[in-house]
Amino acid sequence: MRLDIVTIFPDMFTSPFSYGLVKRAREAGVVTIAVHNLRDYAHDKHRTVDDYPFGGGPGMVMKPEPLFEAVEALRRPTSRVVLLSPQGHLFTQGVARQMAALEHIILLCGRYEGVDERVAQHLADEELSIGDYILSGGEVAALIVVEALVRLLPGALGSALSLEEDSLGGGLLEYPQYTRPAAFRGLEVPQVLLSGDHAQVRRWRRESALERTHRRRPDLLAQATLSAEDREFLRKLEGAPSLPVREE
Ligand code: JBZ
Repeated sequence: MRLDIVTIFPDMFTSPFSYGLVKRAREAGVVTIAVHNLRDYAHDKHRTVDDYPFGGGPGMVMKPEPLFEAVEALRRPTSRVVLLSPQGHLFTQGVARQMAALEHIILLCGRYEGVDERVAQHLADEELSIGDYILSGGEVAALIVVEALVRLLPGALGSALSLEEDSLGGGLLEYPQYTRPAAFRGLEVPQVLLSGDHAQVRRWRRESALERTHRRRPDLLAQATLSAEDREFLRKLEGAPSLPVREE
């Protein structure tokens, strides 16, 4: 996969792409990532990329010309052009899986109070948002998209793991993990994990994952892959009070 990122802050990407899985994937040639300074596509002396909003109001808007010229320089017949924007549809693991099949993605990062609407309408194929919180620009959103995509690419360490997660994890939260020491400042690891009974360990982990998901992210259960036994366990959770009920 090739990723081209267009931004007025290219230095924001240097460090995040130099560690861990993304670094290794780049070194292995699994992904080619290039970061481009939008100002390189502005032609005036001050390399202007923003201007005042028509109709007035606060803040500045990103001009269309540099973004159009950047995309025209970078695009190939198979490119997908993605604008990171609060108006985009939500970036989820499902969207990441679909995007991981693409050959070339151009990510456009907005800044200021927004981007000229003609970019969204006539340049980008798609607008994406990473979630419902206020960001100052698309750069951090682009970093998140890249991290989620790269670990799904064939040959990236982690792609084997995520296939496993798909079948086993099945869209649940993870079970709790522990390592040595078995007792730390009086805090003990659940006994079953020390028992050597692998069937019991498997059961405890599954039930812990189901219970956590039920308590913390019940919205995930609708999409999760659940066995009849899982559903039976959840049905019992539904009835059980989350805290002991004090008798009158
Ligand atoms: C995003 C002006 O540029 C922005 C501002 C906010 C913002 C993005 C780009 S992308 N929020 C999100 O993914 O939610």
